Amino acid sequence: MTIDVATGIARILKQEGVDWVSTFPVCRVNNALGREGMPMLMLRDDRYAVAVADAFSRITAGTRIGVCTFQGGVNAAGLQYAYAGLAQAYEDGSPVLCITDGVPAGSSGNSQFDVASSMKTVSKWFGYLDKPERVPEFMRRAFTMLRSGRPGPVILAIPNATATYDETADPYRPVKGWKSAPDPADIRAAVALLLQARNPLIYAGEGVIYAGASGELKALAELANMPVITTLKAKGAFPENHPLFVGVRGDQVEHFLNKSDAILAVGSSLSPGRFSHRIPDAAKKTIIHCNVDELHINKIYPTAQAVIGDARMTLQALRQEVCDRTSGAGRPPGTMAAEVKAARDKGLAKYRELMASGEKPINPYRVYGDLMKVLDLHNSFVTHESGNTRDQLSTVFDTLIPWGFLGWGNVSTLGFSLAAAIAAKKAFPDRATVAVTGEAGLGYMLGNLEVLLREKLGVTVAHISNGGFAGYGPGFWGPGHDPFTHSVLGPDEVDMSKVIGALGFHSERVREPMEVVPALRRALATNASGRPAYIEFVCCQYPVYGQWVGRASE
Ligand SMILES: Cc1ncc(C[n+]2csc(CCOP(=O)(O)OP(=O)(O)O)c2C)c(N)n1
Ligand SMILES: [Mg+2]
Repeated sequence: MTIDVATGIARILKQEGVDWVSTFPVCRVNNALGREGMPMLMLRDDRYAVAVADAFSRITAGTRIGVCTFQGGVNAAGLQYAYAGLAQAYEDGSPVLCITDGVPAGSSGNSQFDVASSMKTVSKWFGYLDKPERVPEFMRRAFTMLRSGRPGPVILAIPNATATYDETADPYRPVKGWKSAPDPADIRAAVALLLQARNPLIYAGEGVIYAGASGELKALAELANMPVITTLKAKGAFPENHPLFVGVRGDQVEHFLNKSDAILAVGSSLSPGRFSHRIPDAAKKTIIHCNVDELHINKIYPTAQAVIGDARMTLQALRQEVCDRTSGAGRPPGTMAAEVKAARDKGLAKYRELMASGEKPINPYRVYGDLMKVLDLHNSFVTHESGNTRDQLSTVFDTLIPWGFLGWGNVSTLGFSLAAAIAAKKAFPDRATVAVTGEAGLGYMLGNLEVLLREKLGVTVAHISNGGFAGYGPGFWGPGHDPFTHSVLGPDEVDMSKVIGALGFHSERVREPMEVVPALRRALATNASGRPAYIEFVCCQYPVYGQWVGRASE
């Protein structure tokens, strides 16, 4: 059977279990998607088309691949705008499939902006479909890369969507994806080092979540009696009510990072970025680095022992080796749980107090504390924005299940939270879903609020309204930061609840601390019927949160 390229791609996406595609028009593949009955989630800009698909891949840990389309070709306006979303997906290592029109044969070199070279900087693979009959090959390669190894975006450029090929010549079979087990000699060496250490610490990254290895992480931590910290992106990989959970950031994390003589890093690059820790005195510590590939080994810090392979198989093998070497006894429990509890109680004391605060304007921690009270933490999804909401929520929000909270952003592009909430609602329709944002994040998402109404996505946007861009460090108004560029019209000048209410959202403005819980309850109840909600919490400017170790506040 002869079919056109776009139809071939649409059919293969269905074979690969893709249920919907996010898009911003135009893209020539969209016509075939429509004809083949593939639902399309139309966003209001190209960056969001990428971000929603990206977030869907993250939230399902790559078990379901998010797919998006956007404009490309000679008039690559969509692609230029989508670049922000692609860069974020690449930075955070998200296995998202992006399809765009390619520059047609005979038109290369016309534009100033070089599509191919720009796309190569933000993808694991950029494929240009130079012959129609290569559709099955390209799609096989794409899904192989999306489902195997270190995750990252794949971008396919289709220069001629209406060109035809014989569908039966190379029939498509779905791609499984492959994992590899670590070298047993590395496992033995790693465990020998771990058992010699006096104060080993587990440093868990998002690779644990992609590998579906939360259970294995818990089993190893318990047997080896090691405290656990997670990265921002791995928040939730380890249950945060567990006696061995230290935190993501803050004084208690600093205490354990300083004290550790060995670090077992699993599924993390260990890169000291803007939103992660530096390892203090790294050269004096034994760093055992378990990763899916070699990219991050011996990067920044010397690696004492690398273990290359899938995080789940690695954690299983490490646990087995600890078990064998200790005749099943593991490392003696000692007073580890008590030490973790004491450090957490000390590090979190001031925030716990603030979570009960009756001060006005409302303290943002009061909103977070009440959010934890109102949500079923075993069946909900919360995400943050760039700015204070990230820093504060990742200090105090208790995440009990993987993806109960999406921490995102090695580099954090404002506005991603709404895309993440949309994706979460698509992935887990029954979970209460909340995006917490400041005014800058809200500005980035305004155009896309219509999508929630059109698609009947019951998401709550909780706005920590502090009248300015707190940003990071002491707040943009703080000394040495951006004191000239933080102030925007605040709640006294603009009533955003009226603006967003007029769109059709359930909307409220909350000034009283006692009203936080009832307002959240009303919002979530409205969400249950598919209506989105917006609540503006009129809050004080309070740029206080747990620090990243080794990074002076700035
Ligand atoms: C696309 C993008 N541009 C710039 C920044 C830098 N930035 C980080 S936070 C922030 C301001 C955040 O202000 P707001 O949304 O009001 O949150 P607050 O910190 O006040 O809670 C800015 C401009 C960014 N993260 N993303
Ligand atoms: Mg603000």
